[in-house]
Amino acid sequence: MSLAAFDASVSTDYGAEQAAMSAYLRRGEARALALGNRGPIRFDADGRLAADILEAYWRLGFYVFTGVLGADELADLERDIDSVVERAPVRAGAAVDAHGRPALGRDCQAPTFFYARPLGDPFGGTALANGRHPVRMFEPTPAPGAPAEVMYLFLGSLQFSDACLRVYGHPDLLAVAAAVNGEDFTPFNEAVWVKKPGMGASVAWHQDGVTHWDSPALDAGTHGFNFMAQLYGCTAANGVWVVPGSHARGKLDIAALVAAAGSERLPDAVPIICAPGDVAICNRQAVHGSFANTSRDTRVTINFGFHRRASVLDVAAGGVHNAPAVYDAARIRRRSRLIAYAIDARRQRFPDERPYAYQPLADETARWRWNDAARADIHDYNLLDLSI
Ligand SMILES: O=C(O)CCC(=O)C(=O)O
Repeated sequence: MSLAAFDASVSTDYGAEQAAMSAYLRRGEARALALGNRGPIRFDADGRLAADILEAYWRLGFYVFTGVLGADELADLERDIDSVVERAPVRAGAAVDAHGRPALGRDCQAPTFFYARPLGDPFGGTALANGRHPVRMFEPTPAPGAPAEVMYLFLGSLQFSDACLRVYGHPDLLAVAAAVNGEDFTPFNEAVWVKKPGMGASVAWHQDGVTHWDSPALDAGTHGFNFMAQLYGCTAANGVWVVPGSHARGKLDIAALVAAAGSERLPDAVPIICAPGDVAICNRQAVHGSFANTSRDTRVTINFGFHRRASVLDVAAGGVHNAPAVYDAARIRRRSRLIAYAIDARRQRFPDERPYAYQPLADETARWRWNDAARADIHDYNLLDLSI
């Protein structure tokens, strides 16, 4: 069954919290749409990202770019993501997919496919990911007969999907990355979140950064940002929620925020609302999270993040997405080849578009051609993620 199709046998009941949740979703959506941080990507006469967009991003910690991906690109993404889901390990650690074929990622050393109990919270209140999700979210009861676990996330996604790789090379999005993080911006990591109706797991409230919180040089952009491109759009019920402005307030005590609210429904948070093809930019320092998906809508987010070079160069980090290491210039350069491959993959599919010129690899663009040798070259590429 296609990812977008609704299976009537799943549960769309948020349980004892249903009424409070419905009111919270409605209020949050209205407040989100009144913030004024959404619209097409715009550049000024000198080719710089429009100042009002940057101002809103730095003030609120997120912005929704509307209409970035067209119908062709969305169709490519849907085909690829459907295929990856079909070819994923049938359960955590399995070597075969649901059809008994060798599963994708079975020969990867880096972490790839992640599984959770339907409507569960795999991170909240655990020590996983450096313990950065302190409070468990409410876990609605899945329908009788639901599988014990569902795949909700895969990492290293650019090696599994050319369509995701081409989104990664989108010229306007890369220009936004340069405007926010500087022309010498670097990769972080890439992921695809798959939240099926009546199944999709929650992601407990958290702030993403783990390294620089105590640095005297910490500012609102130190831990970079994620782009969140939406295949089917996202709603208050199935999307990511953000506490506006929290990215600029340092490390916050999330357990205290939840205790003060009396529930996981943080009163200041708002949902990121997107149509298919919209791409949100979300500051990694912002308090954010998502609820179990008891809506009737599938959410597929193509996630990819970027850093300032100064935040990763010669920094000792890792342990969440990749093994602990010092990120020297050679590693950053090698990891950055994904940007160069992505630009070339996009040029081949959309020849009328003006490709982005990535400054750190400008002297060797001819070297990075997207072909079979490149495909082999990026196997397990996310071992070199630049997680901070
Ligand atoms: O997509 C989600 O539900 C969670 C995303 C998230 O927490 C992240 O990208 O850091």
